[in-house]
Amino acid sequence: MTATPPASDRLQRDILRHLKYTQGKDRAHATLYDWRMALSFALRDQVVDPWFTATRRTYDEDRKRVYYLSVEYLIGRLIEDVAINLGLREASRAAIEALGVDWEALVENEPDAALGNGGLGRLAACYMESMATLGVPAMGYGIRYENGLFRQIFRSGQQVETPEDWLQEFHPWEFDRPEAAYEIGFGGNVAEHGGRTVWTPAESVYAVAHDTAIIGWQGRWANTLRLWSARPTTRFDLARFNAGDFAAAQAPEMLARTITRVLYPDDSTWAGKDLRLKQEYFLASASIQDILRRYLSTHEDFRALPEKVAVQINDTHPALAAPELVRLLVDQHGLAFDDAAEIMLGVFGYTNHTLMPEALERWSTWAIGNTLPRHMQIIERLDDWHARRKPARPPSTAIVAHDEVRMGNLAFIASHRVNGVARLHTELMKKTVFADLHALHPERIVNVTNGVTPRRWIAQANPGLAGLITETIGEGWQTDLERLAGLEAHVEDAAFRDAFAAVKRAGKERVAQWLAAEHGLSVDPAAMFDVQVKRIHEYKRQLLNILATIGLWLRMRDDPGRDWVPRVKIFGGKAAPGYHAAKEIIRLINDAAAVINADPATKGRLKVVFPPNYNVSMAEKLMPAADLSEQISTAGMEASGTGNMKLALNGALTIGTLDGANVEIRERVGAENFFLFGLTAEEAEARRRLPDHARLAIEETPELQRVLKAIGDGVFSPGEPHRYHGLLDRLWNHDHFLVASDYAAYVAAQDKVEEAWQDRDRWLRMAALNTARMGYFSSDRSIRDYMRDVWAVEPAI
Ligand code: B1H
Repeated sequence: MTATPPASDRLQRDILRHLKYTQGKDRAHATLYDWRMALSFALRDQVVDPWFTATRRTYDEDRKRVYYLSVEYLIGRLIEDVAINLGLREASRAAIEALGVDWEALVENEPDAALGNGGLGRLAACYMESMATLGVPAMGYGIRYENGLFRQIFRSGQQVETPEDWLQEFHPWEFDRPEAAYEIGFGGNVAEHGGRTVWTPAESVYAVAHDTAIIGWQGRWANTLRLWSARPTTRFDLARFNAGDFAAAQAPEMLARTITRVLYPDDSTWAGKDLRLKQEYFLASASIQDILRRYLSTHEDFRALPEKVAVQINDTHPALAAPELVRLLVDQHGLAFDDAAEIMLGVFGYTNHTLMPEALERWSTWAIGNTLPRHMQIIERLDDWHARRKPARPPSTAIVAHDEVRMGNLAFIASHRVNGVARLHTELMKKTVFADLHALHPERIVNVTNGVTPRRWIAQANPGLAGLITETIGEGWQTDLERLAGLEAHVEDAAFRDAFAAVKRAGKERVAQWLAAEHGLSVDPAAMFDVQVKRIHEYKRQLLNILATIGLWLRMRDDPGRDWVPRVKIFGGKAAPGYHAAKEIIRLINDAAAVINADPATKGRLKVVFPPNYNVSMAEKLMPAADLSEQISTAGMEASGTGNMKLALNGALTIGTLDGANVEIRERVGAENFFLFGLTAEEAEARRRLPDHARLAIEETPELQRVLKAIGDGVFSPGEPHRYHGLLDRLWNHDHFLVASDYAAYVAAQDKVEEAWQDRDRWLRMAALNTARMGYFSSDRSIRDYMRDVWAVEPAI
């Protein structure tokens, strides 16, 4: 028997202490939830000292801080994340198991903090972790939504949204800060009083802080994620209540409750809802008030603000922070407008995440004028300030035009740096949405290619791979991911390849067990796991994947004697609740799965699975299990993608278009280790101008004709043959995303995939080279790029 390590002894004591004194339970009556709470508190205890130390150092050394503003943080679970960064994962497991509790079950008991939609929110979470690892003094600001992203279930193959309630159970990681509360006003009017402008809001709420410590690798640094929740300024209108108007008496409480009630479930589309505007301003105002209060506690002169404060806005959603800063500097602190604007410019940086016109925020001047009358004035003055500096500016660069406030232009004009999230995306930004602003400010746009944290996406999600890497090249890769290049020398070593294959196999077996246990689906871990996991969106072209899957199924039935490569097609992702076309694609995938999976002719060769409710925790299971990564968006539309990085890092080969970060991934892993297909961004543009492009492509592609006919005949909807006629009509006549035009190229690339798969050793070499060459895509590198090119900050450690 081996001795229990001391770290685990201490943890065990702490767990038992919290079980008794925090949970008020004895061992005999403790539930899994109680044990989870006890462990979480025991781990949290160990985060507090490094957190205090980091905060104190930042103050003492008067360090410049980064403030990251985002309406989304897709954190997922925290137990393993914290344990790993404290070097306590094995000790935690040992302590929990010594107490007779199942470790896996305890980990799975934690709900995901799903305060985001997709890539943009997960990126914010990776960046928070990287900033803590690198020792960048930083604070993340966000909204503490009571209900995060909806829980997805399927009923008759159709997505049904049910509320997500992560806060139903106590959230053990956060510290409430009722003393850190700011008043946030809405509506009302603006008046001049003795040369000063005074905004008197009609209603207001308090923003109250909830802090979570974000601990970096090896506990060397920790930062704060501060999430705001709304509280009523007046609890209750007693006069109205006494007069018998019970509903009106609760009005103040209602406004507060609704503001931080729920995350908008849109991804890459803009809804223009009044409540969303209030949420955005709520985050912006609370954060800027907090930043100024902190700055003023040790400084007096606002002109030095850009030397101490960098504010990064994650897309335009928090962009009202810029006029809010100007408002506070001018109206409350008496600065001249132009001086305030200059300070704003020095402080702000803006990250753009999409070029799609339907995603760009444009609020009507009426909506902003009503909800934020003073900000409307300031936005107009900022427009004028910009026009004075650039007298020859074209109308396209104005912030306010046609009774709308263009938030992209506001964010651009307010920021000294504007960045795209992958090289292609940044170049397209310069040529499209911001072409005219770029011409006026040629130094402003920079590229920072996205990255993902290797602590979560290798160490936590794939401990087998982490172990193999460490065995092969030693420790250190966790914070210097380019060291993975050291694996290349071992790729020709058959023993290494076998070990790499065994890791992948174990990941697949784990997924097979989970699919069987949780979803009643049986899959063969020997088959190729072909994975497309991401939000469901037309531009991401899950439709192309499922059409080609149906095509493959038809071919398999035609030629049952061939030795087909067995495949498991895995889909995962949610559609925005109001996005009809995306929901139809979900239904088609589920309908096709039901028919294909029941077909004895293709049994053991083709399986389609779509486990519901894809989230961060599901991603952690799937990334290590994937053989093939589907990154098949219409070129020019996916700003970057980050799932593409997680999958390649975990040794999946990519089938993909020249889009987003795929371009850079392919450059790094080598064109020979990447299955490229499809139109380029330029070709896609041109193709779309060709009248009847879809019809032409369909006519040239007999297999696609068969697939569309099968769907139209109701093969997958036998009770309702017309079910997909709308979808088919759109494909024939409005195929904006060029599914038909790329179909043949996609199928040809899939043939190459099969060819490579059949040579097991070749596939393994390619997979291992993918892992070895993905080091660039660490979010540590992205953060260093921001530090150098955008924030001008130095790490404190
Ligand atoms: C991305 C969004 C997004 N781009 C609007 N834009 C939203 C837009 O709530 N809304 O209204 C929410 C999210 N999300 C994604 O960002 C890109 O599509 C990915 O390509 C990119 O990898 C990711 C992170 O940069």
